[in-house]
Amino acid sequence: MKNHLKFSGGTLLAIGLLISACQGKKTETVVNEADSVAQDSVAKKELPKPINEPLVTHMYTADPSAHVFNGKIYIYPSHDIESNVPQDDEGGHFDMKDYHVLSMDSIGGKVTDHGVALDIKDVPWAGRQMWAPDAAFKNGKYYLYFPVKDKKDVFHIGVATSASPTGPFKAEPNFIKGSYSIDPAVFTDTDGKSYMYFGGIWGGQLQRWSDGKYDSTGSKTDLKKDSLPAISPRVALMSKDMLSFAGPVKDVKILDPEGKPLLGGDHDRRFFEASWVHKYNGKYYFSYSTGDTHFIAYAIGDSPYGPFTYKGVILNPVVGWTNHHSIVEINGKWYLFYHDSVFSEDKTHLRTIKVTELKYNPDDTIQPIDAYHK
Ligand code: FUB
Repeated sequence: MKNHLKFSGGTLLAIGLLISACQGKKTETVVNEADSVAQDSVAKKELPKPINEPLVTHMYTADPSAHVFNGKIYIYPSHDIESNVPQDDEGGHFDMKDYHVLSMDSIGGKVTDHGVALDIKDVPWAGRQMWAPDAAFKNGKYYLYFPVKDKKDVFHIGVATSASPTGPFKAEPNFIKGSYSIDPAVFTDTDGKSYMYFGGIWGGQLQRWSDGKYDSTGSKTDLKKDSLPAISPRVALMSKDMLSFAGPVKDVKILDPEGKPLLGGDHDRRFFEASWVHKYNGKYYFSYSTGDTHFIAYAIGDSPYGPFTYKGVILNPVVGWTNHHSIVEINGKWYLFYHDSVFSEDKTHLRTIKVTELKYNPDDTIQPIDAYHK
């Protein structure tokens, strides 16, 4: 991958931070414009003008899972890096090796990077590629959920715990039994029960899993069967200690407005990756990326298990191939956290996270967002 960045002068500080991060030191840093990884970059490509600036630019971040814990905003993103793994069809160039936690007191306020919260070398079963994480709080403990390939190159979902929302997190010795694929999102309902949603097709390997068994050829759930129901994301009830599944892994059904399952060929609406669930006015909103058509779409249901009925688009395609988000209520307003690749001039694997307000219509549908000025 050609590197368009040219480092000098003020960027050295950012490089220092990145080196600390790579060495696994947990340093807390209030970050600002001067720390930018790309402030000395050469002339930018012609890209659409974003409505929001990145939350941080001292490192690349993606897949932001935002939560409010004890009145403070915490963001659990992927930490994108340039590791020079060549681009391939399975996303080998998304070769992330650790997680940082970011925090803010309020939207628009200063952002603190709390340093390395979990490093791949401290996950006994991990092979490569730490992808989109999520976090949860229960029983006085914080839980970091993360997908990573095992040593045989099969994605599973791990869990790590900490007494602090910013870590450091200690990984459990093995991945969550029965977990597979990518993009965990943990939703805790008002009755205290927690559920993990997960899965991602293509590089996320969901198409290789059928009846809980792995088939490396993926032949049982061929992506090309356009006239059959699309591959479903998965959901499982979490155990009380949040370290395992307490029930079977179930398919999350996404239906069209006529009550029929969305089909594999319906690329504009069918699930690809990046599950998220939030509750609004007593209804469950399941949102996700449509992958190769690049929308964040959503569907509404009456139960955390679904079925969910497709309602529309939350976020139009962003610069960069991937689209991934979270939705959270903060002081009575709702926000969409998302990412794009404008800052790296459209390098798909070098993204920055952003936030924007999300608004509902009077009928509880969501107003679609375009991340760029017209
Ligand atoms: O960040 C790696 C992968 O890209 C995520 O797991 C997907 O959701 C996509 O954003």
